[in-house]
Amino acid sequence: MAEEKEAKSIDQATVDMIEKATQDGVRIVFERAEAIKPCPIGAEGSCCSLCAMGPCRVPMPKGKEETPEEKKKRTGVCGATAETIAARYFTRKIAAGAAAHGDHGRRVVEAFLLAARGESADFQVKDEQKLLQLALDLGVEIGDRSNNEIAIDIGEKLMEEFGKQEGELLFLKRAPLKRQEIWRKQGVAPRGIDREVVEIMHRTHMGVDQDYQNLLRQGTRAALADGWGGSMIATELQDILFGTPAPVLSQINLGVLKEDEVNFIIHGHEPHLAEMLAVAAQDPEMIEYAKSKGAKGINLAGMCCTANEILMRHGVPIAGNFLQQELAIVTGAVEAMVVDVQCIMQGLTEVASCYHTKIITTDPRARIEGATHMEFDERNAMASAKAILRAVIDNYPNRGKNVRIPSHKTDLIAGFSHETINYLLGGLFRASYRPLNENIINGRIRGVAGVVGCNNVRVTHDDIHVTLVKELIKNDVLVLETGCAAMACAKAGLMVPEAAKEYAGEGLASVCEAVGIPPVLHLGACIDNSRILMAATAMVKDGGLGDDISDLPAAGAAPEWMSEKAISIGEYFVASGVYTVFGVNWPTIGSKEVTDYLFKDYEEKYGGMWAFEPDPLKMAQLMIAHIDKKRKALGIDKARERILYDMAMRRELEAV
Ligand code: BF8
Repeated sequence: MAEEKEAKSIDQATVDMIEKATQDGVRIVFERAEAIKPCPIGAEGSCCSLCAMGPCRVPMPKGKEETPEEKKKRTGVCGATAETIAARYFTRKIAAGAAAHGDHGRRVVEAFLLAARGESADFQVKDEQKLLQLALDLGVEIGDRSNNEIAIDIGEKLMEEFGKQEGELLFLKRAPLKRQEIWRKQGVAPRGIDREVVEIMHRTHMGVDQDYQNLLRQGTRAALADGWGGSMIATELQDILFGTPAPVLSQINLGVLKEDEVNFIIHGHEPHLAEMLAVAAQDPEMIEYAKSKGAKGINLAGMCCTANEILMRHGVPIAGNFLQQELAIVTGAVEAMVVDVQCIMQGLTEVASCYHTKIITTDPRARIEGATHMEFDERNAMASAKAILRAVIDNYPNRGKNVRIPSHKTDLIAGFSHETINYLLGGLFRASYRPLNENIINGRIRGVAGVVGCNNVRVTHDDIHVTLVKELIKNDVLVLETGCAAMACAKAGLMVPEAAKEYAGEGLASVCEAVGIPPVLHLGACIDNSRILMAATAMVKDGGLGDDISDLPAAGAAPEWMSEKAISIGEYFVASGVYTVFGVNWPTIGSKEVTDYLFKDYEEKYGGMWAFEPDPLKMAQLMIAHIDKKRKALGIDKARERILYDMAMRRELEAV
């Protein structure tokens, strides 16, 4: 478990707004967290509440070695061992995470099909090149057919992935061949996305699967159905419908809110409505309407992963990450927060009731008591978005006097899809990952890290992300980020090209300067972790770094994780061959066997394994040690030693 934290946040805008909330007498997440301590038995995965004979608590004894006799007695009423209880707990988290991403993916396919069939005039194919590439990947006939005809076939094929009962998910074939063989050998190649989730719910029901290794195997299968299924489907089709991201300059933090404009924040995960709102907010008719209410204009800003989606594609500024959602309202300057699904705190409505802010729910799957519900109709997407926007504008005259917008905002460059990285590195006519691989082989770049995931109020907000990432880039590790992790580092100024000179090691900085990229690349929302899988696969396919993802000098981390989606993401990274470290706490500590299995035995099975380390500097050391281990196995460790020797020589020369 993470040590008692020293500060609530390293972000000054956050600190200022926590202070304002206290002055205003408003209860926010930071205060609630002080009142409710996490249950230590639940946190270690030692509480089973699956039947009404319990809940049964089987905590690991603290401060002394457990005898085999004591261990035998550590069971639930039904006899379930601590191993079964921890594995069921962990596997159910994967099911929930995979379900969230899968259901998001399904909604995207539905919108995609509506567009292709001409049933939603406001959604259309935007990226034709990606559509055709996907058609080739899926074996969909192109010929002289229209984009919409091709899109219908693609949409129907991908929709079948959710309910498929046999065979394997189609996107598994995108992985390196060796990886596919590992999945088949381990019996974890997923069939249908929904089937794998349902099977977890069955197998973790009272009295079904009671072999922890067998349970975890199914967890892996469902997690892969997330990464190489639901999430990848969502990313691919979102790119085709709304455009594949390309580098874009924007700003982040609560300072993006404006004193004299209608401020509205879109929060959640699915980009459909946000896309429409981004366009509607620029409509002269809507701007005129805002002016008629006394505002100078309309200011749209994002929160959490929906923010990442519209940032990547439109450059819409971000108001903040997960722990800042209530604080945006505390500014007193937000007319409405429009939400869809996932990571939306129920506390929002209580906070909003202290100001004039409206919370508007838009999705039938996610209503909140006390919020205004205005359902988004994808068939009439723009009209629906405008109706919501009008309601937001109508609230502007109700803004009170108690307004304080922090001045903090930071520039960032986002929009690094794996296709863009390809072009940036190799150029438009010879797009490839070759230059990245070469710079890894010659040692200028030591390795690549994916740093992803949430904020967690149990640790100092943003601190673990930023400390970890600074340490990685200082050691020449190129960092790819998504989700709230990306936002933390963007706020800290790590996502502009100048950050390379200031924070990165000499080797990484030289590459960033040559290409003109930041040392930390923003790849999008959590769902877009599938882009990291594709980038890793492209690196393998380009050659010189082994023949599987597990051969790459690469590692992953979710330093401030809190959501079940993070566990599913971690598991699919591990099962794709990536060493992955989580911070905060670890949900199977209650069983040494289960933890050892995930942390050690997995390496032999999958080439990747889990680790837990709450201290960000130690976390960085673990990741760098793993990267160096892989460099050694590839025989490229010497190149780096030479580079280091050169640098040392140069410094000596400079000192003379
Ligand atoms: O899906 S990073 S807190 S917003 S779960 Fe949520 Fe975590 Fe943020 Fe995005 Ni991902």
